[in-house]
Amino acid sequence: MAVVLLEHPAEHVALVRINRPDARNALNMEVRTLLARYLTELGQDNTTRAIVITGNEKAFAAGADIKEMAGVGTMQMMQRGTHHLWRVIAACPKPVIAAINGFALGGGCELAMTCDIIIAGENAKLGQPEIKIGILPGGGGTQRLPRAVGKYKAMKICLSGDMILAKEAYDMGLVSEVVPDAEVEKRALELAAQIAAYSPLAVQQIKELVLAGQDASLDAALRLETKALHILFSSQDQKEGMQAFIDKRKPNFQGK
Ligand code: CO8
Repeated sequence: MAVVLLEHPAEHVALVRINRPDARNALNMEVRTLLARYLTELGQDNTTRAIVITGNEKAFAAGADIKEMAGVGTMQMMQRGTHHLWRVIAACPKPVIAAINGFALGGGCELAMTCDIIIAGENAKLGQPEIKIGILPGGGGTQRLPRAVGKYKAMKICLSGDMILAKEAYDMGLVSEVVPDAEVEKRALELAAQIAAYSPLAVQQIKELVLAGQDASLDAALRLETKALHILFSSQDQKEGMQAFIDKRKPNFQGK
């Protein structure tokens, strides 16, 4: 069976499932390549409005595949170009929800952090254990983690290599919502369907603004926000959304 499965569980919603149960869903080159390919295709596909990435009950992903990396040198690491594949995943313009059960470690935690919303089961364990094997979190961990939880918590996670439970991750702002383990996928799909029913134009503008604004000055980011708001007023979805409110009916957003 394929190491990454693509499913379409509901209208406008795609589910990307990492499927290497015997390796705790470790991210080998094949998994990374497929993730990048699916996220690219779904990002361009007009019928897809929200994406969920998940694993299985034991692991979202236990990090990069250590067995595949152990013997390689610098040039091979560069030639593999995994950082390009990672950028492709992070560049997906559609909202992406990580649905985590079990371990989200190393590259697995970093994959979750490239997503926009993280739903975790109460027994999920997150962490950046790379320090224990003589490397560092190279998929965004040293940068996205402090932006999410602040310097002191990020330093402790990256330097100790210790795992944290979902509740603690939630309290520090690394997880959006904690639910019972059995409900992780259901809740993520429910949220994806909710978002998919909104105007995809507005949804994508919000994602772009939140991400771009994190790296800009407040003044520049607020100006971007104003422009994006003004642009949406030339969409049919804005007219439909406001008219539906006035008519006391459900809006039907077409992404136009
Ligand atoms: N790589 C390769 N194989 C793995 C990995 C992994 N990361 N994690 C687990 N496996 C394999 C085990 O080797 C084992 O295989 P086998 O049955 O053949 O012995 C199988 O999965 C089951 O694992 P365990 O028996 O260890 O299962 P447990 O439930 O006892 O423990 C753990 C699960 C805690 C997840 C444990 O397996 C573990 O600690 N794994 C390693 C976690 C880790 O160190 N992750 C960081 C990896 S480095 C990294 O992610 C760098 C990121 C750089 C990203 C760059 C992107 C551009």
